[in-house]
Amino acid sequence: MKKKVALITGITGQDGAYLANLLLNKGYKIYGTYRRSSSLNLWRLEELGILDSIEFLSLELLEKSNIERVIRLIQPDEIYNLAAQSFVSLSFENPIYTAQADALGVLRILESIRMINKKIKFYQASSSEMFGEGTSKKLNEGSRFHPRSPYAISKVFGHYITVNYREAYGIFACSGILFNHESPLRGTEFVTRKITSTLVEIQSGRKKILELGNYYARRDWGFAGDFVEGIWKMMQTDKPKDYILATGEDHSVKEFATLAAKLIGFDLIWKGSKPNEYAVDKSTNKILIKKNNEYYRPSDVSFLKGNAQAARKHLDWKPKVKFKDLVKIMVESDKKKALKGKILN
Ligand code: NAP
Ligand code: G4F
Repeated sequence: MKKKVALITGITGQDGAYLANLLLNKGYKIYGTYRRSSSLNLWRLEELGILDSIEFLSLELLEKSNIERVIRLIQPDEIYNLAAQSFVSLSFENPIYTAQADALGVLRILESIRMINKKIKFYQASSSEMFGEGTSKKLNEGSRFHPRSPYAISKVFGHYITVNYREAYGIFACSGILFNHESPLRGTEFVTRKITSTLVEIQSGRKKILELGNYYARRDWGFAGDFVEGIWKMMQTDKPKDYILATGEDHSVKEFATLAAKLIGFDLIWKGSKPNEYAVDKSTNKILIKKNNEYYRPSDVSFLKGNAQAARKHLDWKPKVKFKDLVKIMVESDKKKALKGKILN
């Protein structure tokens, strides 16, 4: 039987690496895209040991001709659009670039599919950030969007243009509305990996303190390896539909940091009062974690928790890794890297 061909944009990112690994195990031929202008960021694919199994093509979300050329050349069965400027904080500094990549970039790909071959299936990486500020209830596919950053607003455009190309042109186009998912392959600019990598660096004497922004923010954190399974399942259904992927549990940044510190061997005591609490290492009495206003956002999302019942029912998907195990996996991985002398962030 002919191998299925998948094009993964953003293969050098966290989800791209896990998805490539999954699809290779399922017998796909994988083309992955990288940005020619950046220094090549292949460490995740190297860590998974799959670098040599992927064919690389350069693709920039801002260049329509570039996108079209890639799709024409390989004629994929499935396109997974994971590429994006994905860091919410940066989207406040570079809002126009973020909109060009995360909003119009999606349209450039969809328009190329419409022109080249409407049978190509398309997955869009939508985000729980689209819900923004609102409710403390579990969010589902029908919940209202109230995006709070240029990133989230760009993702809302990407989401609805995907729905529109499905409805208007009959393209198999679907969006996964994914809640935060993390792993040892997470970039160190995101709070979970910033916490695990910095605390491990402190333990090995290379750093002294972990400075964070709003540590009262609560997120529904899952494991990226589980979430890419859900992404693939969405693309194997008979009828395209948008699904939430989430664990249904929420925890604060402070809880994440406290657990990570404990697993690394620190005995933390939180002192002071909200919002100026700081954490002291009981054995040395030194401050280990403190607030730095620099890491606050002009507008943040304080709470996100998802209801993935639809994915459970229709895709038979549910996350396997629980919060405590996720923190452990990330801490253990950073400890191992530090022991090998690797620089973590
Ligand atoms: P990531 O690690 O930041 O990876 C992003 C990827 O996009 C990288 O390969 C990056 O290339 C590429 N990229 C960035 N700008 C580009 C551009 N202008 N043209 C072409 N490629 C570009 O993100 P991730 O965590 O894997 O997330 C994957 C997708 O899911 C993103 O769209 C993100 O917004 C979305 N999402 C993520 C989460 C989450 O919790 N992880 C939740 C919901 C949605 P370089 O390696 O060159 O930087
Ligand atoms: O780890 P974060 O930067 O992730 P955020 O903003 O939730 O976005 C991630 O998840 C989204 C899905 O919901 C994706 F769409 C997006 O691409 C990305 O993967 O921040 C999480 C929370 C925020 O409330 C932030 O204000 O942690 C808070 N935080 C507190 N101190 C911090 C810090 N975030 C970062 N990055 N660094 C800090 O020092």
